[in-house]
Amino acid sequence: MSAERHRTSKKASFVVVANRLPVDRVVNPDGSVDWRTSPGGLVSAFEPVMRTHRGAWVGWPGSADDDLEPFTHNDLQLEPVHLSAEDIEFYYEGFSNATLWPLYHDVVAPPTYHREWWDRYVAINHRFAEASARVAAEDGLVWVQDYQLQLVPQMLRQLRPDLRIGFFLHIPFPPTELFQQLPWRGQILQGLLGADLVGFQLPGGAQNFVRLVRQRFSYETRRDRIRTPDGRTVVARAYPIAIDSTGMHELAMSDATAQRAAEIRADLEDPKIVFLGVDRLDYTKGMPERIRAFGELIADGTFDPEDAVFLQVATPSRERVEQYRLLRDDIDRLVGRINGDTGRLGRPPIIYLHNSYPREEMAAMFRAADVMVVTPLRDGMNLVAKEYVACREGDTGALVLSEFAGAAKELRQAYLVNPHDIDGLKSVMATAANDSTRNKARRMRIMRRHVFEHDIDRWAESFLDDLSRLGPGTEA
Ligand code: GDG
Repeated sequence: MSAERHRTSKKASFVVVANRLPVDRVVNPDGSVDWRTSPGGLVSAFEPVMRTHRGAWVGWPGSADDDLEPFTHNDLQLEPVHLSAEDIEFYYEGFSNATLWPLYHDVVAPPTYHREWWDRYVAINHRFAEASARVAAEDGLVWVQDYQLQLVPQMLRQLRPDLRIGFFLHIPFPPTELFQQLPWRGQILQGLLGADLVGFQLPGGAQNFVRLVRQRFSYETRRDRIRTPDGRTVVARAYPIAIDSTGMHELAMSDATAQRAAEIRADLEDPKIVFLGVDRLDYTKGMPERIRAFGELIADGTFDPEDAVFLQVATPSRERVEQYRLLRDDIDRLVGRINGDTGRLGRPPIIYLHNSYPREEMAAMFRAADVMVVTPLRDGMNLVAKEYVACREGDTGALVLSEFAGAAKELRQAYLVNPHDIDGLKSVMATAANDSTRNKARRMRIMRRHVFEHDIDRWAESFLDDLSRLGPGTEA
């Protein structure tokens, strides 16, 4: 991939601000530089949005101490924010991923509270706010993303009161009782209140936010509207995120993908049933639960290891955070034990790949799988569930989906499951695999319609239309 450098930033009337730039800078062993799509749901979702809305993207280029000038990549103006190794440790791995991430995901792992992490979170949010203030054109629109940057809306408003500011949270916003644990709860709420429009994945998140603001600050609220003491109206609303359904579908239906999907099945020795899991390796995703359930289904004879295979892709993620290292070891052990107990030479029931793959390969896996198993303990949305639906040929395939993924609110025809209930999980996985073609097709048809009608363009338009009606001094 090529990138063109320019020393001074052009002003942009549309600016996206996210922790990561959409591409990471990778230095090859020969010293040459490549740009690789950065991992995770936010970038997957936003790439197509930025193809429609040209503008600037402010973010960190993915490695420590990279002092990059602004540059252009695929027609997108990229504004790198520098982070030192210690910034990454305190602001990103620490406060963002060991404090906020577990707290916002129903404390499925215990959150750690450190004052020096918080201080750095404040400092880095300032850095992002200043970078955004520099690049945004007069009266421009700035869309701040996700839990790493919750103070940016307020900081940016102080620097640039002319801007319209939107914020979208990609992860769940927790119930009020959990949020109250946070020693800096008041500051986070005030940070978010700097936006004109605060978007959440689900209505419950928006309601939690409005309730907290009312309780803590006694601000006047009416349904999704908050009146701040400085006379502004802040709107908190749900915008369930979506995917580029048509793009994914076209990729999955190409001849090359069809051929690759057939090769994948052949490499798996053409089993009758292929189960698939695709996740960032994260303790919120419920991987051990589904692997355990599959292991028991093999051990108790519900599935014959000659007939059924579980393909699990775990994309490396946050590898320096303690909880993630522990999880990786747990999964290694679990997969090893099940394969050791139940496999035969050349035919382990679980194929576990700790790696990341190009989009084309992901599409081929989705196409090759009979049953997609998505079992997070808590997830803002879960794009993988929607991608699987978009990648199917006709109305084939079956989706097992956790009730605790945001996607379950839309994909009601999935085989819904409580992932904490291993017996329930086993039974739903078996039902999904053995259900009649007619039942599967009926479920898939309804989900497909939903995924194609509610695509990422529609999602971005609805947020941006609402935001453009709000803004400085307006009452919308
Ligand atoms: C956060 C929220 C919310 C995964 N492995 C590879 C790969 N992926 C892609 C998937 C999908 C994306 O990464 C993961 O998105 P998810 O939504 O499943 O999960 P998070 O990363 O946790 O995303 C989540 C999302 O933000 C958006 O708001 O839905 O709830 O947690 O697109 O396909 N892509 C490629 N190679 C891989 O190996 N190319």
